[in-house]
Amino acid sequence: MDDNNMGDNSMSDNNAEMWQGQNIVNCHDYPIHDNSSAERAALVSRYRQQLDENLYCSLPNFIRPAALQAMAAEAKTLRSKAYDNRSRRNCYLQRSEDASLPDNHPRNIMQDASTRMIAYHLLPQNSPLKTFYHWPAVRELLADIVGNQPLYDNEDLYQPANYVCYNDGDQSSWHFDSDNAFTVTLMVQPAERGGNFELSANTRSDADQNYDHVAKVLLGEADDTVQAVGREAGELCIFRGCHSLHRVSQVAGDTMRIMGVFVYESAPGVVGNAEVNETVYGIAR
Ligand SMILES: O=C(O)CCC(=O)C(=O)O
Ligand SMILES: [Fe+2]
Repeated sequence: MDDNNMGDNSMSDNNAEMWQGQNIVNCHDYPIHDNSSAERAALVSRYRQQLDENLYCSLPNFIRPAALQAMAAEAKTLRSKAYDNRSRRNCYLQRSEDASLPDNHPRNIMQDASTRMIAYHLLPQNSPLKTFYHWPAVRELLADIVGNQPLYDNEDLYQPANYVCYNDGDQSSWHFDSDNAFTVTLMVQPAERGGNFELSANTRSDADQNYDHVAKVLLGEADDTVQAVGREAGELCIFRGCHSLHRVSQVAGDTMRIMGVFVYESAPGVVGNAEVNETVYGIAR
């Protein structure tokens, strides 16, 4: 080793230091590691209320700049191993139409999506994204905000924490997330242009699929219900994607949009479905 470089303790220095939760999260503004602090309790109640009212909440500057840079660098390094996931799909994430239903039924409104998926098994042991995901303070904060006590890590080989990358021309079409009662994303690097996260809150409920309204959102006839959710680098977003149609508008420019996506469960030992892993990550069954 070059003597001149000795003593440089920065996290970017050959990953010499192990990442720890407290080096990743901006614990100054978000003292989430201290369960007994009044500040933490205030954060929980503020974001819980936002989530209840808007079906999403976002926590700006949640990640320290050095960790964010390391995440962006990691995603760029792994980009060549990503699965290029292109599909024409409906908002229920199905790729085939239903001939028994009319053309204007949401089940038959097909739209194009393309994203680049970096699955969990590609992340190195000292990955900042992985360390963030497994930090109990993060999981416990999310559990308190979404109100599902307690939460558990997902134990699938591919699903727990991913980078989803969007290059020039990529987009995610209107969809509902399946299964999970909430979705957690972290903006690692926004696009130069486009790549806006748009959401039409409460488009359906467990009791009512609300097909007429869903079709209007898909066809651009209910734009007054669509909100653009701002996403700066380092912003953590929690949203109820299962009941609210959402999409990412087309990305333009040379800067890759990099998003961290995390899956938590309300029971221990949950693994993903092989068919889902095949379509999302290109993993052969
Ligand atoms: O990239 C985003 O902002 C949202 C991605 C998304 O729809 C999801 O993770 O379910
Ligand atoms: Fe989604």
